[in-house]
Amino acid sequence: MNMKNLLNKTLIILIILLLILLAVFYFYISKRNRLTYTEKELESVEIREYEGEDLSSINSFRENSIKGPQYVKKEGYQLEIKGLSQNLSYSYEDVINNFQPYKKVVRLNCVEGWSVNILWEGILVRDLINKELIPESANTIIFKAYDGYSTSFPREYIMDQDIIMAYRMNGLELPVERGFPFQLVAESKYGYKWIKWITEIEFSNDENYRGYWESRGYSNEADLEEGFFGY
Ligand SMILES: Nc1nc2c(c(=O)[nH]1)N[C@H]1C(S)=C(S)[C@@H](COP(=O)(O)O)O[C@H]1N2
Ligand SMILES: [Mo]
Repeated sequence: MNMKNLLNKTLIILIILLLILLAVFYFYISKRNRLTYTEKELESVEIREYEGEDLSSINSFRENSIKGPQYVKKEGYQLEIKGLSQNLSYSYEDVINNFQPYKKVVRLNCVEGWSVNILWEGILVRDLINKELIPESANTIIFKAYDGYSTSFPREYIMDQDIIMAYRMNGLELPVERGFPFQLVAESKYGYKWIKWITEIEFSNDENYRGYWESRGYSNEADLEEGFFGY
C-alpha cells in the first residue's frame, strides 16, 4: 500500500467517525428537547378552560431547567420528608391515594418575563407532614429535586397556607418535562420557587439556607409584587 492510499483510508475512517458522533449528538439533543405530548395530542385531552377562566397549554412553558428534563420512574420513587429528629418516606401511590386532592388555577411567572395560567391538581404540602415530628425551631423548609436543584421557604409559608404539590396539570398527569412526579405550586412566588421533580422536603433551623438561584443572587423571598433582584 502506498502512502496516498493510507491517507485516503484514514480520511474515510475519520469522516465515518465524525458522522457517528454527529448522529449520537443529534439523538441526544432531540431526546432532551422532546415533549411528552404533541400539540395535536394535547388538543383533544387537555383542559383549556376552567370555571370561565382561560388556561395556557402545557406546551407553552419554556423549558430551561438547569440540567434539562429529568426522567423519574414511578416504580421505586420515594419522597423523603426529613424532620430534625425523624424521617418519613412516601411512594408515588402513597401521595396520590392517601391525601385529600386539591384543585386550583394558579399562574406561574418566570423571571424571564413569560407566564402560564394552569389548572393544578395535587395535595397540600402540609398534609404530608406529621406536625408532632417538627419542633418549633425548624423555621425553614427546604425542597430538593432529582437534578440537584433546591429552594426553601419560611415554615409559615408552607404550614399556614394551602400550598399545593401538584401531580396533575390541565387534567393530565405531570409530563416529564414539567416535573413528573411532583411540582410545587409556589403561589405568589416567582417560577424559580416552583421546584420540579421533587425528591425531598427537609425541615431545617438554618434561616440562611439559599436554594439554587437564590444563592446566585435572586431574591430569597421571590414575592411576585416585590421583584426578584437582591437578597
Ligand atoms: N428541579 C428543578 N425545578 C425547577 C427548575 C429547575 O431548573 N430544576 N427551574 C425553575 C424555573 S426557573 C421555572 S420558571 C419553573 C418553570 O420552568 P419550566 O418552564 O422549565 O418548567 O420551574 C422551576 N423549577
Ligand atoms: Mo424561571
